[in-house]
Amino acid sequence: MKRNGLYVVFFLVIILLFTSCLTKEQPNTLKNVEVSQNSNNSYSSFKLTKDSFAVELTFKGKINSEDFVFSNIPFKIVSFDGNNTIVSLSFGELKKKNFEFLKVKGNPVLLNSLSVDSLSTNITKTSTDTTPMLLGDFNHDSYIDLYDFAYFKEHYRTSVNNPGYDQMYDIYPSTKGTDIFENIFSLKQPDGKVDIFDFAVFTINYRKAANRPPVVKIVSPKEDEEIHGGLNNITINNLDPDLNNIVYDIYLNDNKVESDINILSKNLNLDYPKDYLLTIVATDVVNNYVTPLSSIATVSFKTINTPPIISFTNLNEFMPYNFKLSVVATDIEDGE
Ligand SMILES: [Ca+2]
Ligand SMILES: [Ca+2]
Ligand SMILES: [Ca+2]
Repeated sequence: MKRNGLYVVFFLVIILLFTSCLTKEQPNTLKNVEVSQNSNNSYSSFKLTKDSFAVELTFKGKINSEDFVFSNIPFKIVSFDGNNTIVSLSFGELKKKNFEFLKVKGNPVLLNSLSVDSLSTNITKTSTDTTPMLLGDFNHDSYIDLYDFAYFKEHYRTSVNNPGYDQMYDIYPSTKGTDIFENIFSLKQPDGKVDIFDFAVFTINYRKAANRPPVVKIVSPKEDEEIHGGLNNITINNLDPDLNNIVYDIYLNDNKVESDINILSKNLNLDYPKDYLLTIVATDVVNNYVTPLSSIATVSFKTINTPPIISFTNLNEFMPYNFKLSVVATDIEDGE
């Protein structure tokens, strides 16, 4: 009998140990967030337990957006994946421990929480990613604003195996640059997922600007080339390092012949014979908060005399059978 009693005590101890392990596991997964209820359990409050840039909470089931009360948080993405409600908040700066960022009506079940307390990375620089970019400028206007946030939201929580994934939005791991990119996340090494870390980088870069001038080159005509007069094609090559759109002004010997065109190829009517200086001014199209930048390319070339083109079609339809036609064409050059 006494032995049975010992067994009972032994089992009770085992069960107690087991349940204490289970209850300990819950706070472990939620170590970066502290949850508390108000006195009448009408809402739950969520606080940071360490300094963080961003936090993501997964609640069981669907929670209506009106049940959330956010503390002055500039960037939030709330989504429902079919089973759970995911609340992603990014502060745009390092928020201090104990910051109360959210209240939710009632006592929702928090399944998981994740916080971004560090964004330091050691990215390996390869030859392809050494050109710094304003990470987060998804519409290529050299500035990060709400338009870019709208694009980002569409690609949030996607990964390489997901049709919505696009590497442009995968902006973490990344690091800050130098010169105009000082304090701007600008060199990246995508990890195949757009998650809360990418969100944190986006919001730190928010409202930042960085612009470089376009790189413009005249492909044809070439320097010192001699071309025939008349209609000639001007071809431009251009690459803006920020992927901005470009507009061009074209000058021939200081006369502006085209203004604000956005095509890389243009036919111009050229006099002959004449010495020309062709000047192309390429200007990038950027956000109103950014100063547009221009680059200039020039070539000097000559036009030479062009023989007139004569063609006859279906002469035999209205000419006598044995008629012989002899034509001598002489063009009249300028000044003659
Ligand atoms: Ca932009
Ligand atoms: Ca990423
Ligand atoms: Ca630019």
